[in-house]
Amino acid sequence: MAMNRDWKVENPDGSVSVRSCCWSPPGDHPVGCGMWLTVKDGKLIDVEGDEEHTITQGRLCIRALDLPEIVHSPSRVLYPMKRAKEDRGKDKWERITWDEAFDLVCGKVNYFKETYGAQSIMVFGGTGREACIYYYPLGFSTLQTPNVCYAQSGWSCYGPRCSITDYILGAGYPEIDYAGYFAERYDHPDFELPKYVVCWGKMPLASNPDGLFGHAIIDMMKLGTKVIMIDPRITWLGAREGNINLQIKPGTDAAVGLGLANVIIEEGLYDKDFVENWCFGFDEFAERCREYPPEKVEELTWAPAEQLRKVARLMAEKPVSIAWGLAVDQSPNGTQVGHVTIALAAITGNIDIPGGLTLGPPSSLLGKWRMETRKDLAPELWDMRLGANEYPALSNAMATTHPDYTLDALETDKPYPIKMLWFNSSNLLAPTCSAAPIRWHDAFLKAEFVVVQDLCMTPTAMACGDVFLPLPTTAEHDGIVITHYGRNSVFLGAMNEALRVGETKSDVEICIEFGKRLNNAGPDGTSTWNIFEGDTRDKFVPDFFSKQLQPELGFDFDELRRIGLYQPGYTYRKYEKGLLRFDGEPGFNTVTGQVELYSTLFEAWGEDPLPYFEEPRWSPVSHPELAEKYPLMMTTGAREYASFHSEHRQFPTLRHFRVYPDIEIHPDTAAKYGIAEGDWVEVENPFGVARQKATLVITIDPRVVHTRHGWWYPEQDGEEPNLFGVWKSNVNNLVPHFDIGRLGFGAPMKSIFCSIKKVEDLDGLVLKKSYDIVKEKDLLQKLEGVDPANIVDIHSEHRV
Ligand SMILES: Nc1nc2c(c(=O)[nH]1)N[C@H]1C(S)=C(S)[C@@H](COP(=O)(O)OP(=O)(O)OC[C@H]3O[C@@H](n4cnc5c(=O)[nH]c(N)nc54)[C@H](O)[C@@H]3O)O[C@H]1N2
Ligand SMILES: Nc1nc2c(c(=O)[nH]1)N[C@H]1C(S)=C(S)[C@@H](COP(=O)(O)OP(=O)(O)OC[C@H]3O[C@@H](n4cnc5c(=O)[nH]c(N)nc54)[C@H](O)[C@@H]3O)O[C@H]1N2
Ligand SMILES: [Mo]
Repeated sequence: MAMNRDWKVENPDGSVSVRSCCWSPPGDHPVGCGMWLTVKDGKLIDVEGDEEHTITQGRLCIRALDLPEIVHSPSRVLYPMKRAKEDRGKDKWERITWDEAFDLVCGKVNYFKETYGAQSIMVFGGTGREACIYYYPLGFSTLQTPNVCYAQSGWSCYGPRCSITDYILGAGYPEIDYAGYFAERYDHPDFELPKYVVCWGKMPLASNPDGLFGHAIIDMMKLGTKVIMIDPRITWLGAREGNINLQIKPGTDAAVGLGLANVIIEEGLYDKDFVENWCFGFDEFAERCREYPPEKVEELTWAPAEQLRKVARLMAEKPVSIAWGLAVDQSPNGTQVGHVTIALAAITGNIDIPGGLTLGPPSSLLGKWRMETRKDLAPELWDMRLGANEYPALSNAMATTHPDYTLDALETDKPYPIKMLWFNSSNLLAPTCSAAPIRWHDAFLKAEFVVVQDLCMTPTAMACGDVFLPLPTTAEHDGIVITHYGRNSVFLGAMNEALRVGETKSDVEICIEFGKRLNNAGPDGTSTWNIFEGDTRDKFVPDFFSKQLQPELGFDFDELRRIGLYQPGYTYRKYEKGLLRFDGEPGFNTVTGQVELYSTLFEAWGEDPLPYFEEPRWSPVSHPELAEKYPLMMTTGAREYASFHSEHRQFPTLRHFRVYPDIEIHPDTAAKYGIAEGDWVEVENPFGVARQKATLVITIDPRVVHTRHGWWYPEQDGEEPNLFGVWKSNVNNLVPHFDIGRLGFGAPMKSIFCSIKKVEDLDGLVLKKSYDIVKEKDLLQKLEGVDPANIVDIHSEHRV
């Protein structure tokens, strides 16, 4: 669809406005919100929503609107810097030129490759910022290491959902149908409005995750859609008139799902035609569901049996769509939650129909390319990826290392030492990507050389960085925004550079420029990076994008800039038309050709082929002897509008929305502990402590508290041991690192027991780091009798 205006216009007052689609920084996931950026005299002076952008239609979040403050913030690092290794933890950074940075870093890369092998280099990447397209190529091709790590214990974000989808459904991410594929949107004749959208452990208004523009749910509510929330909290969405809440105990979603399926099957509400023709293992699945009648499920999950029945009956209608969120991943039982969620969509016939769940191709465009850069690795290196052989379900679907195994390897130098770290897009000591952040901190300091790429100084960079490479914001570089990273590309958008500040380089520039300098050729003798034409980024970056677009879509980057947004259209019921399988036959791209309610792959890996429920390992129910001491269930990390994980604490306008992290507590519970609104609260469990400020809300179950993640204090002393106060409010201190699911997925980030008490202030908690934190191994021995000598093998207890 061509937009009415050119993408770059000169205004009468001499300013220039550039149309663009937002990615990151400043934290966008990747929705590609349409915006106009106006620049005058080298300053970004205005950001406005682009009303012609058919998805976002002029609406923008506060993080995008605040770009002028972010771009010109004094807290940004705008030039490359280095620091002597002995000065780690001290603010002794020294500005260097890019040429010095290239020489220093390339010299080290070559040294470690020659001395220890390329596998001694580890790249860390975080969530689906723009970097997540490029951190794989940075590892596989630019540095030629197989070790790229997403460090959240149990890979507990998105990866589990995508992998389960691959195995059960044989397709890319099943996104809710919000008519995003069509330029006509809800008016497209093939589209049908969902009667219900189930938000399951997901609150898309604040999170807009992976390319789902959350506000589309409001658009659809205005047209008549009702929302069903499955959540321990009543959210803003849940509180709207006519919407329905299933309020549950954190971490019990698998039982909820099996209970819903129980009702649908027992009451004969399922889609018999779809089940008969397109589902594998229905009888076995139905038998498993019989073990979960609503009254039993109420006991396990706190979801009232009658409410469960009601929701099940609504979910059996058509069309119904399920927006499944992070809470699916962030549980050791999450694989089973994902399995039962897809099973529910399948048995109700809500897959690949208008208004149901859409199915993306397995991979496309940049998504495919980033994985194909693996060709630049020697095959024997690929097999050395940490955890590859131990966790086949994870390593077959995710091209990374196994995060928990990686931490063990960093600590023990086994199976081989890791000498160089490259933090591409993770501030993981801040309570974001990692559980047990103090363990990671100590392990990072063992590395001989550490590169950090970021926008501003962070606790991670301050603790261990030796070289700092500065990044541009979305306003300062060209790019392509691709929803679901190519796993279900509802649309593509052009990101256009509006201005440049300082001497920054974007993720793709870093890959290309280091790639050219390291002059890598893969085993086939060709280099991925030398083929892009031009010596300056305004040439080689657009050429890179054109070379991605042209073969698959038949147009180049200039054309994408011109049209602004590309929506591919959508064919429904592809499974009937032979459009899902590589062999062109009808059906799904799974082992059996059907939706696998009974998973043949799980069975092959020794896992239960059917979904099942496991009580959270660290709960008052699992540990009755600790129930009095830790009576509450803690969930964490519900997204907020004005921040993105650990980002944005240093920008006054965004910080204004939340100055300190808050712990949500029910007033009855607060009263029991003598806690009032605004009090500082210490939340504790056997693994650690953190302090946050009390917010009393009746929307949370009295047996649950909710804490914020991603908190640190840029205004505080950045040097060790304070590190911008990174340990003080760090809720991941309370999350252990070994409690993952049997296939290697999921950790208890949203379901772990705790106690609370009122304290005087934030800073009284002077964590003496490891001295105050009881180590996991001791705990395991104390609580569960596990031999501490087996720390590296602890996972094998879970492994199947
Ligand atoms: N307790 C708890 N912990 C959680 C969660 C939770 O719900 N509860 N959520 C978890 C989830 S789902 C995730 S995905 C992780 C996220 O964890 P991470 O993705 O590691 O997030 P951050 O710690 O904010 O670190 C990201 C860094 O990348 C920088 N950055 C921003 N944009 C870009 C970019 O375009 N390119 C590059 N190269 N860098 C950029 C940022 O400035 C920031 O310093 O946190 C996890 N941690
Ligand atoms: N503004 C902003 N947007 C973001 C991010 C950000 O940091 N800031 N992070 C991005 C990332 S990496 C991700 S993964 C997505 C995540 O985005 P979502 O998938 O929407 O996940 P959350 O916001 O973590 O949680 C959604 C809901 O799950 C509920 N919940 C908590 N525990 C449980 C449970 O055990 N079961 C169930 N059923 N529900 C539970 C919470 O109360 C919350 O309302 O957001 C992305 N978008
Ligand atoms: Mo995430």
